[in-house]
Amino acid sequence: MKITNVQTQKVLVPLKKPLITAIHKTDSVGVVIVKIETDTGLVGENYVFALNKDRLDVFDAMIKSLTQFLIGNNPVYVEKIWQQMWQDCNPVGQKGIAISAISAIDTALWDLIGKQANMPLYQVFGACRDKVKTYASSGLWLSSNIDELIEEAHGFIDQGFRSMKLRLGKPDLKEDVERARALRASVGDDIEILTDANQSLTPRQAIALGRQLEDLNIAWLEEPVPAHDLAGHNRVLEAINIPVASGETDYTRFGMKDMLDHKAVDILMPDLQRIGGLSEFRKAAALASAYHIPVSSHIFTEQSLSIAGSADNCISVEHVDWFAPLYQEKIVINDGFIDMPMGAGIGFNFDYDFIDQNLI
Ligand code: SMN
Ligand code: MG
Repeated sequence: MKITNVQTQKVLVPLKKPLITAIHKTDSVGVVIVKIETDTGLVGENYVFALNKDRLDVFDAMIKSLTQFLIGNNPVYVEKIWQQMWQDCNPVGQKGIAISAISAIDTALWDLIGKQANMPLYQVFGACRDKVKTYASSGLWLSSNIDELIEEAHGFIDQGFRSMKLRLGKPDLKEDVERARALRASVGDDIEILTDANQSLTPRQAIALGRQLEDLNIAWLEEPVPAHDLAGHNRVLEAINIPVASGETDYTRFGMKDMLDHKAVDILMPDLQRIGGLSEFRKAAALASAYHIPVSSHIFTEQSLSIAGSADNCISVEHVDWFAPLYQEKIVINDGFIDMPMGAGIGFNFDYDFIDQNLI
């Protein structure tokens, strides 16, 4: 199999409701679709995204700058291609947009490898489980009042979720506590509640808040403090009786190693686009397992399932519905779990009717 062409398209996907956290605010996600074409007719598909349409051209240009490492080559050389892209990006910096572009290509190459093997990727990687725990994350935003939070939470339960993530970071921490208390009282003790402060707190504030949430059986507190304050993460982790999760904002196995060495997390949350694609996610999961730290994937629900099905230490995937319109196949939640997709490759194939209607 030889790669003959790489195509990109820019798409704007409207969200069902605006997404508002302590540091994000948008009503759409901008996506660069990547299609890697081969002489077999098989096409590897993936995307990278931004929270709106700003900067999609930058992602697009970076992806195009890397296609020189693809054309004429066999996708099974994904590891060699990854290393070549990584070396080539050294002068511009091996984080940020460069890694997002590498990620876009790497995961599309794996999609091709799975399609050629005619196997779902979690089985190509070495299967560990056929279904994985998930949690609802397309809601419980800072913008919802308590009544709206409760309505959304019961909507999630009706959809089959048994776990959900509440955003923290109200200007007055008392409000965060009140919201969490109301949510726990309404959903009862059998539903798992996770929290995400999106880097909005100081270590001292996070510790004060964490202590007030301890009796609510909160399964984790995510990004309590600025992502790069690893010592601050560790201060919080040592001081509160709630596990600390983080990792979505850093890049590659090297960023993850820093977090692990600083004992910054109880749960590591790599983000497929920032980690460097499925190749690098597998390495990050293996690295975390050497520290006895579990991983949980950040957004990218469809593509991250192959990691969840194959990495022994993957405990859950975050469920967001933002990208569902891009795909023909839909994720189904069953009693809090998602079954592994059984289609070849990633197991989710683009819906080109939707894509063609939403091009920008
Ligand atoms: C998050 C990430 C990206 C956009 C919005 C919210 C959040 C999460 O940190 O973990 O879901
Ligand atoms: Mg988060």
